[in-house]
This record gives sequence, structure tokens and C-alpha cells, in this order.
Amino acid sequence: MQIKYITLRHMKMRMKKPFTTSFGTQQDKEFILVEVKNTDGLSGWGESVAFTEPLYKEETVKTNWHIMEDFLIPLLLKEPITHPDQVSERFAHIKGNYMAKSALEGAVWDLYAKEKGIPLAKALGGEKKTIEVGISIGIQKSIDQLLQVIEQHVNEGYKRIKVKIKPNWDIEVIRAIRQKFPDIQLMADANSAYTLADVDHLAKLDEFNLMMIEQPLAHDDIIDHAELQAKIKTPICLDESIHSAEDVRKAIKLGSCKIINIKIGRVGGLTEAKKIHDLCQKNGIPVWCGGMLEAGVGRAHNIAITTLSNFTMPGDTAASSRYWEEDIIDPEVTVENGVIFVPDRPGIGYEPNREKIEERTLFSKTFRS
Ligand code: OSB
Ligand code: MG
Repeated sequence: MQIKYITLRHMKMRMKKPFTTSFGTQQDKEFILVEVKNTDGLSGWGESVAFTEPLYKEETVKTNWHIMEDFLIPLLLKEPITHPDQVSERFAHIKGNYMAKSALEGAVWDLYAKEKGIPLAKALGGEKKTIEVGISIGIQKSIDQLLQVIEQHVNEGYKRIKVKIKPNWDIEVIRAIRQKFPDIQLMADANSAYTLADVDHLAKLDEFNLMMIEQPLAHDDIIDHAELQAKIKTPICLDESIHSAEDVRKAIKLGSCKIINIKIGRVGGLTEAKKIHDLCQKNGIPVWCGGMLEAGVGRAHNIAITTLSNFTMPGDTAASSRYWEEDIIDPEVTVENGVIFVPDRPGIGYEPNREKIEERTLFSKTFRS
């Protein structure tokens, strides 16, 4: 594949409602959209999941733009590529910057699948025709309000409810949810809000039959998580701490978690996501696909990777309409009874809408070989 043009667009979209986690509240979503074009004029699309502020992880929209423009794009335009797996090899000597790498690599994967005329899911080796999804619910103003929001999404059919927790919004919240919904598949995500000093406190969650607690401790830790996992019954799922199959190997060795959240952007792309998936499968560790409040292009990539067989737990890939008045792809992502039908069109299988993209672009820049 010969890439002729790469266009970066700095996008801004307003979410229907603010989303609150232990690290902050977000309503305006800015992100970078990537378009790679081959010599035949065919386009592949990628979306960076970096936010404007370094509160989830270190990367931001601006650091991504810098790393892409000054390092990654020149490497990509230098020579032709025969398979998208070569993108991560070509980027390997550039340290970190996973989300920047992933956005470009994702666009190359889409283009590759379109050149072959096959769905991206198939190009990745995925076989599921439908995927089951859950929903991630932010911190609310009151427990009553949270219970109402959960009820709405349970009625919509989402297969699993995830709630965000933080100190002083945890045990009583989960207790109230369990009283009202004794049987739903329920989990909690702390986004690194606790330390090992909270072991006894976190052990109080054990009685509520949670599927897992996601990333209770520091964003870069796998050692304290192992100590915590030995002391609580609730399975730990790692999100922020995992950037590679190597990280997963070490986490398994230490016993830091029993489940892995795979976010394509956090691990540097689809090739690494697949490696993590395979390694977890070999070790009996289930995986699920996380979310970063993506617009349509990122959402489409999440759907494609979730078709791999060890994605056995419902992920965070909710419907477009849960986030956006209007998404930037046609058709939008819809969920029926907690299920998404995987598109069978070539590539990501949803068509980016250029008019809607244009309206939401703050600025753009095109690079050519
Ligand atoms: O930790 O999974 C997370 C949103 C922003 C940053 C981090 C996370 C989340 C979510 C929402 O949980 C997932 C989604 O609905 O896209
Ligand atoms: Mg998380």
C-alpha cells in the first residue's frame, strides 16, 4: 500500500451530557481525526482517543499532533507498507505516545481492509457477527439520580452496567445499586483514585458480587495491584496500567489482575491489541473493550476488535446517540437489546460524513509523500 496523503483534523464535538470520573468532568470533546489516502484515492480513517488534558494518562490532543507531525507521519510516508502490522514496527523506536501511534495505525488498518474489500473485523481475524455491550455511567449528583440513569439503561437492554467510583462515592453507592438491581451484571471503575492504604475499605465491595473493580490504584502501577488482589475477592481489571503485551505478561506473572480492559488507543494500536488479546486467551484471562467517549470512527474500530473470540465480557461501546446529538458516521452506531450488529461492508464499515466532519473541524493539515 502506497500512502499519498495524510490529513489530520483537530475536531471539537459537544457531548449531550457531561461525563464525570474520579479525575474530572468533560463535556466538550476535542480529538484528532486521521485520514490516510492511497494513490487510488481510497481513504482509511483513524481517531485519537487522547483528551485535551493529561488527567486519564499523559497524552493530550496537542502532544499527539506534535508526535504525529514531527515523528510518526514522516516515518509512514517514507516507504510503502505491505501489511498494517509493519506500522507498529516502524514506530517501535519512538517511545510511548500510544494514542498518537494508534490513530495513524488504525487509519492504515482501515485502508488495508478497504483495499482488500473485506471488513476490518475480518482483517483482524474476528468472527463474531454481533457483539454484546454494556455502558459506563459517570458520577452523578445524587444516588437517586444514578439509580434513575441505571434504570433507563437497564431498560434499554445494555448487558452490563459500569459505574464510576471515587472516595466518598463508592460503598454506599454500590450498596444502593445492589438493593435496587440485585441481579444485573455490575462493575465499578475507580480510575486510579485509591492507594494501598484503602485495602480494608475496598474489601467492603466484596459482598456486592461485582464482576470486577477497574483500576483502583495508580495509573502506572502493577505491583500494589498484585498486593490488593491477594487481599480482596472482587476481581481486579487493569485499564490505565496496561500499554503492551509485555505489560500484560508482567501483570499476569505478578497476579495484578484477573481481567484486562483493552483500549486500542492506550496500547498503541490494533496490532498490539490483538497481541494482548491472544496472550490473555492463552492465560485464561478474559478481555473486554474499553471506551474513551469516542466519536464514530473510534467507535467503529472498537466494534471491529471486539469480534475477536476472547472478548467475552460486554465492553463500553455504547450507541452513538448516548454521547452525540449527531455522530460523524453513516449510519450511526446503534444498540438493540445490548447488541451491536457488526457491519459487513469493507473497512470500518461506517462511512465518515465529510459534511459533518467539516462542520466540527477547528483546523486541519495535510501531509504528502
Ligand atoms: O476509564 O474507562 C475509562 C471515559 C473517559 C476516560 C476513561 C474512561 C472512560 C469511560 C467511558 O469509562 C467509556 C465510554 O463510554 O466511552
Ligand atoms: Mg477505566
